[in-house]
Amino acid sequence: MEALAVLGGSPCASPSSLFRSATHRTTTLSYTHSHLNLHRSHHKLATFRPQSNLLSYYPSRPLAPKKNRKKTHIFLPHLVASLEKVDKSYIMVKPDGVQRGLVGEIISRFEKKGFKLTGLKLFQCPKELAEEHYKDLKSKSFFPKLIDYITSGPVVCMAWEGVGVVASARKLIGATNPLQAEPGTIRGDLAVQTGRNVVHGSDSPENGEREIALWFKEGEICEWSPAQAQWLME
Ligand code: DAT
Ligand code: MG
Repeated sequence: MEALAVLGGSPCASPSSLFRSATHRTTTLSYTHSHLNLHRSHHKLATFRPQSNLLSYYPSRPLAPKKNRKKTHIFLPHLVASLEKVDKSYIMVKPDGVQRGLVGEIISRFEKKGFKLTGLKLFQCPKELAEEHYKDLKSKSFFPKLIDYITSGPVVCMAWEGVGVVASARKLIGATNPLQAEPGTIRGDLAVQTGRNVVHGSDSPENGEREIALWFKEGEICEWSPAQAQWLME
């Protein structure tokens, strides 16, 4: 009920299904300064627990001696809401990935994960577009080399959609430096050098939207309903 009130502004969130994988427990949060005593339903999202930033620790009694302070989870509903929101990510197989015959392998990783492909094309990127795409890196010493590399041969442009696709795609892709990327990730398995790291993935939902608009023309994005949808999401 509380979650419904907090998330009421989001038309994408379905409150009844929002915490379907959560276990619930009631926690009392006392905040001595403001004399607030809030009874909150506390949701533990098992799936996201390891490095979760969904839940923050706050001392339940801020003025109590340190050793007597109890750790209490404070639920951050705006972050959880984004787990239900359908994001868009621009994924691109870079020229080395195309030349090395890795297109199918890379597409396959996103397909198998369960994301929805809405745009796909082989494309020779003009210099101006590469510069616009990487404009945040303009001041970097490697920028000219980066532009030469991205324009050195065809790339495969993709638009992918799904709940949490931006963050998940970044995990599937792995660290920028392939030697630091975990085995099992695309870069960890298929590349060795930062300047030849085979694939791009948007770093935020906002950039996902921006990059898809940059690389795809109107009419190139296809809205469709995958038959497997009901087997992916409850
Ligand atoms: P990512 O592609 O992981 O989002 P980024 O946005 O920081 O990484 O950089 C974009 C690309 O620029 C990256 O995929 C490869 C290149 N790049 C980044 N840092 C570099 C460096 N130190 N030397 C050479 N190329 C670099
Ligand atoms: Mg980036």
